[in-house]
Amino acid sequence: MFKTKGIYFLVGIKLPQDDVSIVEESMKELEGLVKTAGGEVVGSLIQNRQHIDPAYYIGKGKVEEIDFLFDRTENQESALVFNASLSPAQVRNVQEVLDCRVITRTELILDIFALHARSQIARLQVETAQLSYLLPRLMGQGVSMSRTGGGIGTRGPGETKLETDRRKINNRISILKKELKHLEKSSLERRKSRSDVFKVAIAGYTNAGKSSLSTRLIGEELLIADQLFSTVDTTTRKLKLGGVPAVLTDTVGFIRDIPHELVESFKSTLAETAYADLVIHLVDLSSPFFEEKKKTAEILLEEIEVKAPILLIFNKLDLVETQTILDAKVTYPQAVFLSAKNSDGIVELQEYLKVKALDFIGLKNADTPIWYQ
Ligand SMILES: Nc1nc2c(ncn2[C@@H]2O[C@H](COP(=O)(O)OP(=O)(O)OP(=O)(O)O)[C@@H](O)[C@H]2O)c(=O)[nH]1
Ligand SMILES: [Mg+2]
Repeated sequence: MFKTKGIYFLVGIKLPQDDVSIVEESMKELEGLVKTAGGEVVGSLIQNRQHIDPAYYIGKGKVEEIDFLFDRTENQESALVFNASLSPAQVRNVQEVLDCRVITRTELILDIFALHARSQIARLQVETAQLSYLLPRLMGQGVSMSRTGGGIGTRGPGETKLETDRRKINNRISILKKELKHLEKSSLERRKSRSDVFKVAIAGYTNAGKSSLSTRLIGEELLIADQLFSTVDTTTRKLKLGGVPAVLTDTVGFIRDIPHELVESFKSTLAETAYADLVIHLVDLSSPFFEEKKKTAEILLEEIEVKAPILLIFNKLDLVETQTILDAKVTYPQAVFLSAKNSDGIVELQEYLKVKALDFIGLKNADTPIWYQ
């Protein structure tokens, strides 16, 4: 889909109801996504609009302006990246004016997932999501082909080819779903076999430090990187709680406007979180937008129907001013504050998890330590 090397120009819009700082942050995040995918951002633009343009998403004049601003050569891989999911017609129209590839935020995220998926299950899930994204777009192209093709003789073959492509994709999706079902059965059985083990899952916005905290709690190095969606697979390991039977799952993170195709195809992965006995919601307190990211994750946790208690943990304390910590403590008196990097607060968290695990297995009805109440 998206060729990773090359130069990219980012495009976003601000509608009257949008908060300007959140739009800017979302564009920064888009830049982070391009970098994670291996591309270079050479320019970026946000257009203020009253509404989305149905034909071009941004105004046609703006598209022409970008053509002028986006300095690219023919033998260079380049594309325009929209911070949104455009309709097939909008993509086509912009491409016609610019003679340049157009990529949507959704495609970019799907591409990173494909790049980072390691396990068989994650690969199958990503491919399912990519094909589900492609399918309606293929149909969109077909409609236009039959219209622009117009005359006798063009319509039939065009549609036949389209039908063949659609059938092929649908067939592939069914094969993938069957294979996934098979794999999901084994993970369901694994989960059942752990029914008397205390299961903790770490959830949260991408780059919050989930794998860093997991590494601390399980004593095994997981992949940690300052990029978006480093983790796409699921790792479940024993928690180090002095022999108390408990496991921890580190898995894929969340992002604003997450493609619904991904949520759909990653259902079984997200089920690891949904069926945990305790969910840690990790928030990067050093982000100026931590409240908005926290909200995004909360909405997704609700969507995947997490039933377990959720423990809110603020991470990256080492990067945060004391006043911000004090304010957050007032707003969230139940939350835990720590730094996965320098281990501040980790021992206390382990103690807390131990109490919860013992409670769960019914061996001990210990009181919750005072500082968590
Ligand atoms: N300063 C500081 N950096 C941290 C802390 N925790 C994590 N990081 C850094 O934050 C970045 C992301 O950490 P990860 O553990 O990979 O985050 P994640 O939530 O697993 O991210 P994804 O898997 O990409 O969703 C890395 O560069 C970490 O070194 C912390 O407490 N303090
Ligand atoms: Mg991770």
